[in-house]
Amino acid sequence: MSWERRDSFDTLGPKIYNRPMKKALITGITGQDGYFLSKFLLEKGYEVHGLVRRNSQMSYGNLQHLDKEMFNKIRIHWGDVTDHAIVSSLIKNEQFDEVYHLAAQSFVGVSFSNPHSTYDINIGGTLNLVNAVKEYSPKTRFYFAATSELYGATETKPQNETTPFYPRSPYGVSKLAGFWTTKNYRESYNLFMSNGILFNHESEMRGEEFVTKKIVRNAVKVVRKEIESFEIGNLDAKRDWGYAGDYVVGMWQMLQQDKPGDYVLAMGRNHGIREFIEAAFKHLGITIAWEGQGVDEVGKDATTKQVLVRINPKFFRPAEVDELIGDASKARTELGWEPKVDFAGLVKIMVDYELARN
Ligand code: NAP
Ligand code: F7E
Repeated sequence: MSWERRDSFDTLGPKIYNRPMKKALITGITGQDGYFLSKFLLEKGYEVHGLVRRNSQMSYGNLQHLDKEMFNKIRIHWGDVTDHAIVSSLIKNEQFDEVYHLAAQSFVGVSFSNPHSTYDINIGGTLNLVNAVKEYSPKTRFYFAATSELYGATETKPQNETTPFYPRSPYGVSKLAGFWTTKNYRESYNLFMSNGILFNHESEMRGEEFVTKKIVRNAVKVVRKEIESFEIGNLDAKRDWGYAGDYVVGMWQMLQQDKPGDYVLAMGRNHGIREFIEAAFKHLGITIAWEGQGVDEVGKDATTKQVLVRINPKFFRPAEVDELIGDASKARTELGWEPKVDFAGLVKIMVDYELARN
């Protein structure tokens, strides 16, 4: 960043600030949801703090896309969620009104190749947070970023808060532990701790390895003739995709209730990977025609017949989650949650951003 910041490496001793409305901590603030949640809370007048793990570039991730004034309002604390000492002293010294625990190794594919670090961050990190709240700041309201990956291979459709869990990856298993840890602390110690079981939500800030961003980025490159085609994994999976900007509102709503609880956030409609590819290219003026079977299937430009999309099995996962579709009736009724961006709107936001970016 080119402008000066006032970050804190030291969490010793209580910090005295002029407290505006409420004070919130976001772990995982540099990620996709961290960007939208910080913006949302700052607009509400919150004092926003973020826990950021150090990297060699001292980079602030997606926070760099906030306007300078907003960015400078965020109080950054450098630290890793797996570090029990910093998590405890931060929670103890700052006495947050709300903690949004979003930090995670969130990529399902990588969780198969890096299961240990996925467990350390997603389970150990979560335990550090809930335990610090219990010990040092029991009035703090706590949000845990659970996920539709808890449902995995369940056969029930659509999935809601009563659907049995059947995770299919180390990521899913780690989030299941986080879900139950949060619920167990809530029930054992009478703490305000809620789980948001969020289905896939995407945006212009989505990490580049996730399938929606990968498709959009590469489709724009194809249209610009920077590449001829790109490779993808399992085309048969279906996901219930929403817009991240809508989902962070639901996170906040969960912490404004009289009682804590567990809530599904989802659109209630799912779409295949082929459909997302078709929609992205359609927005760029290209109609996709599919030809072939299995790993030989290709997506062609229906007019020029050029192959634009191929399958590479290296993107397949050892175990796949074939289909997810959520039922967010509880959140709609109890929280008043109302997502605004539908599938077509999501694709448009993502493609337009990518077109404007380069
Ligand atoms: P994301 O973009 O991958 O962001 C993850 C964040 O966690 C980043 O800020 C990352 O920091 C941080 N982080 C990772 N390991 C950390 C560590 N050891 N210590 C401190 N920070 C660490 O994820 P997202 O899409 O915003 O998702 C937010 C949360 O919701 C995650 O917990 C995810 O698992 C969960 N979730 C996401 C979805 C979805 O569809 N997006 C759905 C359900 C649940 P760096 O910048 O340093 O990497
Ligand atoms: O994959 C298939 C892939 O990586 C979606 C995370 O935010 O949402 C996300 O997890 C689907 C899978 O997201 C490629 O096999 C095909 O079936 O975009 P994804 P995800 O695994 O659903 C949940 C709710 C979270 O909680 C997670 O944190 O797309 N797919 N071809 C591909 N996926 C990727 N990444 N790359 C491909 O080339």
